Amino acid sequence: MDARIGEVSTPARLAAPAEGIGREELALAARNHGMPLEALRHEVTPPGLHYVLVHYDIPYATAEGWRLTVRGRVRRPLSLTVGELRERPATTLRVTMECAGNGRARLEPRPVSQPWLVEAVSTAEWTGVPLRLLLEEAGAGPGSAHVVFTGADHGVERGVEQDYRRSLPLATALDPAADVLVAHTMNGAPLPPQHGFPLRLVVPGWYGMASVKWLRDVQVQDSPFTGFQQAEAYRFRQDPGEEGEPVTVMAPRALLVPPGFPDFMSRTRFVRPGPQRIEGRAWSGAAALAAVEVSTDDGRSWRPAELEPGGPHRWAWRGWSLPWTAGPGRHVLTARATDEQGWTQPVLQPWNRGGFGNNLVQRVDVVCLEAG
Ligand SMILES: Nc1nc2c(c(=O)[nH]1)N[C@H]1C(S)=C(S)[C@@H](COP(=O)(O)O)O[C@H]1N2
Ligand SMILES: [Mo]
Repeated sequence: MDARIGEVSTPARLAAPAEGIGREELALAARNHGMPLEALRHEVTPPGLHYVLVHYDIPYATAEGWRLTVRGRVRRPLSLTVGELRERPATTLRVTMECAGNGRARLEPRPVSQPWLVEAVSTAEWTGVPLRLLLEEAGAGPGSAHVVFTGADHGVERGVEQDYRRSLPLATALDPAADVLVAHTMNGAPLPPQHGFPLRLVVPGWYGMASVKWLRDVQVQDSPFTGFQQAEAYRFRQDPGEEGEPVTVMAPRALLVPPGFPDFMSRTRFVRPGPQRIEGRAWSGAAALAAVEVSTDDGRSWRPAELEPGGPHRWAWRGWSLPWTAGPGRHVLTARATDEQGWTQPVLQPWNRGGFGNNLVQRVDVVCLEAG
């Protein structure tokens, strides 16, 4: 179904060595906003501050007349209204979601695309029907190994006209521990248009591209899905010709609540001398979080931060903090997360052509003012 529209669509490319952020990247950055980092103070990101990424247009959708179909290799195809989904038993999950392109604009050379720095992450409480229950109700056929999710948005990407579509292995879709949800509610209210109204998939622990918004169709099939967003986009590649590895779960990352107060243009932080706390949040989709370490000397030495207990929200970020006595002068503050598989954030960029999964440690420039 993916058609080719070659001439009018921009191919993927890397920025030239000294090339600044251009007009096309600016246009994307103005549509797709990140979460202001001071909002890291909130355990659940307040409405409107959750980051947004939309490949094409936000579809104009009304709940009336919306149907979610479940079909393909199933014994009882379903066609459900939003009301029928809302009547089903619901689960609420607190989920930290991060765009796979988070950190892309810090890479050298820079893949030209949505130019995120580190702010494409947020946490919401999603309520909806476990996908597993819908697949069981439809009687997903034995032997079927893949589930394809289609959104109502439509566009062209690198010459390919398409609906936004992604797939998951059937085993993941059916796994009670994977907690995949068809959500109709975000933070206790209907989904806002930009977050997928009236229905979206939520795939906890995975980068955001898996959580298909404006979900209208779920198709069970035997063969792997080879559509654009699965086979061409969202793959780790060093060279354009490679098949590459698929982008899946979120790498570990820690971010700092910006200390003190900012300079308007440079965003350099100013603090007053004396004792204070460095704080932030950290997460990993690959495994549970194990530790966060902090450096106040640009990575020369590291101290373990105090990590908030994991609690019941296994898919959500965790707060961490560390006391610091700031002395006058310039400081570079850094934090790095490690998960229980021993995956630690790198201090050298993990580069790939798409600019995915760049969890290079964050460096925050802080100027501590003189006392008084
Ligand atoms: N239908 C559809 N679903 C989509 C997208 C999209 O463009 N269309 N973008 C994906 C990407 S790349 C991300 S990071 C998340 C962002 O979700 P949010 O905007 O609710 O934060 O949605 C995903 N789901
Ligand atoms: Mo994304």
